[in-house]
Amino acid sequence: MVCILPCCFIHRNFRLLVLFTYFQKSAFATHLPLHRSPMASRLRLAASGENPITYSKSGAGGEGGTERNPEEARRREVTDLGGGSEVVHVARFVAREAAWGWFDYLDKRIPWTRPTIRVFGRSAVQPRDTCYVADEGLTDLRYSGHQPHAHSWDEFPVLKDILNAVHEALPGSHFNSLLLNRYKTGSDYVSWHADDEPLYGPTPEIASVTFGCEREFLLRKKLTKSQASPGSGEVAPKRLKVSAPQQHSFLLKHGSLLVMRGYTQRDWQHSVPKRAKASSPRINLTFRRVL
Ligand SMILES: *[C@@H]1O[C@H](CO)[C@@H](O)[C@H](O)[C@H]1NC(C)=O
Ligand SMILES: O=C(O)CCC(=O)C(=O)O
Repeated sequence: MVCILPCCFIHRNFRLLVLFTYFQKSAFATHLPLHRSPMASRLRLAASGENPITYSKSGAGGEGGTERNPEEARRREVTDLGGGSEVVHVARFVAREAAWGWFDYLDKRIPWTRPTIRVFGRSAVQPRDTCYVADEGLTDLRYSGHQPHAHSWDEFPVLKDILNAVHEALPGSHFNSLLLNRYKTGSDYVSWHADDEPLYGPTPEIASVTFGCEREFLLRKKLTKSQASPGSGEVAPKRLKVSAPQQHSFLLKHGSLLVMRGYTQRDWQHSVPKRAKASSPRINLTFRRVL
């Protein structure tokens, strides 16, 4: 009953709808206990090193937790997609237990909304929960007469901690907005799309942190114009027959970081397909820079 329209329908027509969120500020305290948790300060400390981040086992009273194999934790897999597009995958960006701390915090404290939006004169419910956080003074987002509420980072200091960790891991990055998404089950999904809104410029760097249920993330090369419609009325020579598009798959685990950069949004599409076996929720944080 929640997902009235397929994601693909919503996506194709309303990319920016995900940025719409309704908000009841008064319902959420600004100073939450987790803000000053040992986990948060550990994350800050761990993130202050010059190497890619490692996290010690942490959590409530997690003083002196066992260090994971640092080399394993630091491993980042860089995939050159060609043509100036690149994906960076850090499977263990946040250690398991610390990541469950983040998950619980986000699950409980974020003012998730699943807004009903107007789609071609009809009402549709967005097929996942979202929340939007952004710096002040950025371009206002408007859609179908609605203006999404951009929450302040100050409302959720834990998000600032995660942002800092992401900045530390990606030198030179300056994210100023965050789209949070919560997928309740394996039947929540994201169909093929690119985050190619002009708002983000021609070569956006987009960093996604995953918490909870692990899901497969797919990338496929967009068809070029000639591949999509070969010739102009002529029969395409056999040698130009379209072959299967290049595709890459990443398993986005709990606590992982995935970064798309360069021309990835221009030349590639990505998706998180349905998975019958994915029965528990997944939260995905997508950091972006609005120009
Ligand atoms: C995160 O969720 C958004 C909105 O559904 C989607 O566009 C994006 O592809 C997702 N990213 C990852 C890495 O799951
Ligand atoms: O819901 C979808 O299918 C796609 C979401 C989307 O458009 C986006 O996050 O850019």
